[in-house]
Amino acid sequence: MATPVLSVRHVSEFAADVRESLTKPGQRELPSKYLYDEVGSALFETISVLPEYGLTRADSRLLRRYAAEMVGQLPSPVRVAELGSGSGKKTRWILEALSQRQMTYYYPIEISPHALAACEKELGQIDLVSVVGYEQPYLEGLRSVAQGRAQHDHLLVLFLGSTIGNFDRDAGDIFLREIRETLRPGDALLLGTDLEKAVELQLLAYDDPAGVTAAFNLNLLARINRELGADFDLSSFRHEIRWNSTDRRIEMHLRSTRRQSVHVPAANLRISLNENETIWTESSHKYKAEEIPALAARSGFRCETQWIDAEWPFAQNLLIAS
Ligand code: AVI
Repeated sequence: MATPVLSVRHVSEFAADVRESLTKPGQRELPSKYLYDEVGSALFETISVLPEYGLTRADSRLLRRYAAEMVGQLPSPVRVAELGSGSGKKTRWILEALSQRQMTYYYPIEISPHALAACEKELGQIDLVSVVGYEQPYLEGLRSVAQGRAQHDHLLVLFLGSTIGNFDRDAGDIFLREIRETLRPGDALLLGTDLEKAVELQLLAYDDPAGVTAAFNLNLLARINRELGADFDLSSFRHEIRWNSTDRRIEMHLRSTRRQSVHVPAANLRISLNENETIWTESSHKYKAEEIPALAARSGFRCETQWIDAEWPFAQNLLIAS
């Protein structure tokens, strides 16, 4: 009977987070981690192949081109843990390169069971690669992996796709420090960071003409309707993207097109939204390549090497725990 208990806990956590963020004084918010239910994860997979969203292709291109070089800079033997593996497609290059020199243990850490299953299927077939998934939040999963390794095993943590950009900058620093605390000197973190580029390109990447990102954003309200019994009228919200030049981030909002009230029974919540009021659903911070070494140093790493994509400014940064 473990499953129902767990799902009740998840529902009440979700309900509490929705209640707290929607009633925040000033700007209403919703936590971006809830964008990724089964529908949201499928929509994100589609976003990642849109012509306007170059981020995932740049991330994969760098891994494909430089996997051998990256692996050549790692300590040995090394086990691989990935935070938020998604379907794991782009990790193949690193695992294939590593498996040329050693039996490779790969631990995807992912809260979406669907993505985790897809990842295990995709990567479990590579020769000399053993895959053990952890359906846990990032740090919990990483601690389990770190505690389970032998004294002589190093760890390579993959945090790809510029997911670090979805944290506020201070929270990102704290998160990297928490990763560092699970590691030993000489362990590695491969960190993907999307770099600043022309504002029009950045806006289009998050407001594609086919409306996939709009559907991804609106699905958050649909998910609250499905899982918490809410009555959000999706046709009365509009997807909105802003470039915040002070904080150098894309902000994703949902704008209420009319005055309306919403009931979220499982969160014991009723709110009234004004016409044009927005709910802030996600931030995607963008970086300058030159700021990464300082970011690494603040968190107890040194930035060993950066690989930058020529087509879509994006950096893979190899950080070594000092
Ligand atoms: C997962 N994350 C890095 C994506 C991003 O670009 O911030 C999520 C996303 N949101 C809208 N499009 C993609």
